[in-house]
Formats: sequence, C-alpha cells, structure tokens
Amino acid sequence: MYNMAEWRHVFKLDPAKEIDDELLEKICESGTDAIIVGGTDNVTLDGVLQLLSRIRRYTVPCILEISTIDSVTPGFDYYFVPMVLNSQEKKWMMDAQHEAVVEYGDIIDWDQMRAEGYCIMNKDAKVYEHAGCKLPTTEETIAYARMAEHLFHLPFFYLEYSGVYGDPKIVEAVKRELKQTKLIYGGGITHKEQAEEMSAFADIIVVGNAVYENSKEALKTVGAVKAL
Ligand code: 1GP
Repeated sequence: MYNMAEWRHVFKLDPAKEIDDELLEKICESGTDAIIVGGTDNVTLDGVLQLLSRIRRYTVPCILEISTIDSVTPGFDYYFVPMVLNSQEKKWMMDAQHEAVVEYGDIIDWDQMRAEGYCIMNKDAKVYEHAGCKLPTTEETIAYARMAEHLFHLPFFYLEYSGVYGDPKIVEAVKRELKQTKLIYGGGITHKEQAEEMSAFADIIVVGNAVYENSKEALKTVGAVKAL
C-alpha cells in the first residue's frame, strides 16, 4: 500500500461542506500525501459516499476518519479511528469503537485500520465539547503522548487544535517524546509560514478549514512542507 511513514501533509475535507470540482481537483493534484475525509457535524453516509467517489477520480490516497459508524463505507484506502485521550467519557476512548467492532469485527480489514490517539487542545472546537474533553496542561499533554508511544503503541498521536493555530512550543515538546508514534498536528493552518513552523516538529500536518476559507493559501501549504 502506501508508505505512511513518509507522509508530511494531508488535507482534511468535510463531507458536510460544499467543494466545487475545480477546487477539488487542485486539492487532489496538489502533491499532498493524502486526503482525510472527516468532520464533526452532519456527517452522513450520503455525504461521505459522494465525496469519496469524487476524490477517486484522482490517484491521491484517501482515508476516512470515522466519526459515526453509520457513515462508514468500503472503498477508502485506510480508516482512521480516533480515540480521544483527553475525553472525560469512556465512550470516546473505548466504547464507541468497541460497539463498532462488536457489530462489524468479522468483516473489518485490520490492515486498513489505524488508531489515532487524539488530544483536543482547543476548548472552543465543536469536537472538544462533543467528546466531553478536559484541557490538559503541557505536562499532562506530554503524559498522553508518552502513553500513546509506550503503553498503547499507537501509530498516531494527533494534537488537535481544530479552528485555531496551536502553540508550536507544545508541539515541539510533544514531538520530543515520540519515536515510533507519528505526531499529527492539525488546527488553524491558513498559510505556508504556519505550515512550515508546525511541520518542523510534527510528522504530518493537517489543513482543513483553510481549503474552504482561502484555498489559494491552503494550496501553498503543500509546497511549504514537501519538496515538490
Ligand atoms: C481538523 O485538525 C484538522 O480536524 C484541521 O484543523 O480545520 O483548523 O485546519 P483546521
């Protein structure tokens, strides 16, 4: 399949948001390493299927970040399963995933599944409230990263600032703890300087909102991170 160890940049597209064909083509052909399909609100099977079939016109790898079990469909290259480490409800760390495996465990292709240890760092993000999170201190954030690496052996630790630009010092401190576990950074990257700054520490940066808000700048984040 693909060599995820070399991935540096991904775009995250929200199946609940409109994107025209021209922009979608630019995003898919931008040289980004992959497209993640994922969102928090109004993610439906219909929306996911439509976006998947449009992305499939291009060769870019396509990943579904699972938010509701009802919107999961075959056809993606990988499925990322968020486990929210700083949620206060066991549901978002364990139970939702468990329920899905109880129902679909026999037909899941485990080679396509990757767990993401999520740490949600923006109190105002929809997903923060949705998943009942508690804001960790820097020390606590580092402890989550250590657990992701040494206890859970997770493939990814995702520092999620969704909607706001995060603190590069925290990203740097977290990166120092991770060797096997890849660090994903997402949140508020709107132009290439921010992409450069965060990718100095994060293994992979995620650009979401900027695609819809300022696509020209969003597209430039690819070249800032990858030698094209
Ligand atoms: C959201 O981390 C991603 O899950 C990207 O965040 O939308 O703020 O770019 P933005």
